[in-house]
Amino acid sequence: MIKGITTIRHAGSVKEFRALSKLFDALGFERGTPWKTARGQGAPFKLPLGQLEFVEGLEATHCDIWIEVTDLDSIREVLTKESVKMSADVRQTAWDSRFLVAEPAKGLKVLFWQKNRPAEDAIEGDLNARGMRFAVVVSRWNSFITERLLQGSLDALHRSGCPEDDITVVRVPGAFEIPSQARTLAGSGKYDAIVTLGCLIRGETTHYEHISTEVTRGIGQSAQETGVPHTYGVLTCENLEQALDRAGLKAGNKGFEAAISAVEMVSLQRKTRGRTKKKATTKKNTSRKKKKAR
Ligand code: DLZ
Repeated sequence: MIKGITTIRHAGSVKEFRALSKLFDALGFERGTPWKTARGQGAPFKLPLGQLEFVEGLEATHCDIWIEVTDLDSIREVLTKESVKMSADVRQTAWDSRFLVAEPAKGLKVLFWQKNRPAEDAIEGDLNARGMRFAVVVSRWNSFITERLLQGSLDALHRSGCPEDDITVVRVPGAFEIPSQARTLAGSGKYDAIVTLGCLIRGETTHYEHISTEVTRGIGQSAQETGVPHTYGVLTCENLEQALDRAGLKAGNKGFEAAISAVEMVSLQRKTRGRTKKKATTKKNTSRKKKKAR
């Protein structure tokens, strides 16, 4: 099973190695486990999402690393602050995005790009989990599957920048027990989001329909009652093969997806709550001014 792809860039000197590490720290990348021996050292950086792309023909820009970002202007600010050379300043692509090319070390070209926003400028959550706290409720029933979902969730949270201390894992006997525990955790005020993980398999569960309906309803109800985002990583499958596919084999890892969605929802909630407050304040100020004028 593929676990990840590492692109190695040899730094020309210790000075360059330090400068690159410092820059990627400043850009907000999560550090992996560093290593150092008598022969050299390594500073791994993790990505929240990664992909490998082969390109033929049209694409004329050749860079070593391509990094998609949510805010290109902030990246430009960091690069300017860190005095990093930009071999191409912000410009449009032919594919509805903007990009810039930085050259933090001689011969190392890093391209940052951002998709152009749709006309209505929709509000979206980011995938940076720093400063967020999560509870992951995972059921033990079908633990062969749910443990894989849990690993997927933890992986997603770590890659999004959430430290170990800000994640609490709670185990419950079966999927049926997930909602009540999720409700308790959400009501405690200690967590920004709750990730729920479980696995119901129809072939092995006579009252499959009843449990799955109740679990889904209960998790939704807990989210609505508390206002704390809950994400749904409970598999409802026909057989073990389907469950395995959704726990890391053919159809991704639903635990990973549930955790990434939780990060996005916390970020989104912070943004939309901020907007509501701003609007409310403006209204208040206006009515106060009106009162004074009278
Ligand atoms: C009882 C039961 C059955 C038959 N099947 C499953 C299942 O496929 N997945 C799961 O998470 N839990 C199952 N359970 C256990 C119930 O969720 C619950 O834990 C028990 O009924 C005790 O309340």
